[in-house]
Amino acid sequence: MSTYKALVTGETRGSTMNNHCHTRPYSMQGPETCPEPAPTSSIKELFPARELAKKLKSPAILSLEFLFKMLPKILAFIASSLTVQATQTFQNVGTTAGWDAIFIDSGSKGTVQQVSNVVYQGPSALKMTQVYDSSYTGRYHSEVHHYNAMKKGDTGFYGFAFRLQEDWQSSPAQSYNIAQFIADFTDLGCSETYMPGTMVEILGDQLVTRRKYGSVCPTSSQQTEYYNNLATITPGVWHKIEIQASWQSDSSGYLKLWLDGNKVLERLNVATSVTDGRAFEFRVGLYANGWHDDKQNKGTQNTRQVWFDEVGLGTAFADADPDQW
Ligand SMILES: [Ca+2]
Repeated sequence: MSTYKALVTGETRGSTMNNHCHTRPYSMQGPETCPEPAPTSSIKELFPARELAKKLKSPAILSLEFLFKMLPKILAFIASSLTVQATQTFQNVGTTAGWDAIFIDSGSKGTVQQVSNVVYQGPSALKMTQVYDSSYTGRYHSEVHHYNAMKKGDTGFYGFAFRLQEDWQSSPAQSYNIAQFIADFTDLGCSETYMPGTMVEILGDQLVTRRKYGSVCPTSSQQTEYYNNLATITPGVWHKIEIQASWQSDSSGYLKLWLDGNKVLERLNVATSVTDGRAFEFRVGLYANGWHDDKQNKGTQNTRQVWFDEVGLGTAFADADPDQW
């Protein structure tokens, strides 16, 4: 304990200084009368407790010192645990390249084109066309597909920009699908094949979506709830769609949809997935489902065109907002 006493009282340096200087505040000391303090003692004077702890090797004090050194890393770890890191899992800037598939029904006159004259952003966008043909009994898809976009249990954001042709005929109202989550259930052995879950449709001049839940087979156990009249869609103008969903087959899921940045749907504590947990594709494009399902084109406009651009998927809103990535 002799060392401890010496450090605390400063007796070890006293021998180099006269009594006059030693008793005055340091700031009042003049260089012509008082010697400089011994340089080797300066650290010990500033941190006497720290030096003392080292000399005593007190486990408690050394543990505190260790914690102090680790504090920045501990705080950084806590911060990273609390912050959701944005991760974009897919993007397409309006090109025919980069998709898992481009799908046009055989026998239809549909097309999928990469164009540069009508775009939302950047040098290109996708232009989807379908043509009604009364002698054709098949479906009318002009879509691009991204596989493994989501599965039951996932939470994610899904977005894109789209534009209907300027003279889009909205009356009489008929359904034109522009995006869908879909999977192939043929292997289950009931009559189901490709079954869409959530879809995004244009019905008349209104935006529509839906949630699908229940068991896929038998098909009579499938449950569907539609959300009509979410917002008015203006032809010839680019719009943005963004979906956020927690895909759950029990009532712990949710489905939200924004049009042009405005939330137009929020359904909380609902089932948003069928019970089967397989991965679904995300498709955007023109699927003139009304022509097939209604077995007619109710209007007189037989050629329909929709443009798509800036398709993004991810874990945060910005990952799927065409204006933020
Ligand atoms: Ca683009």
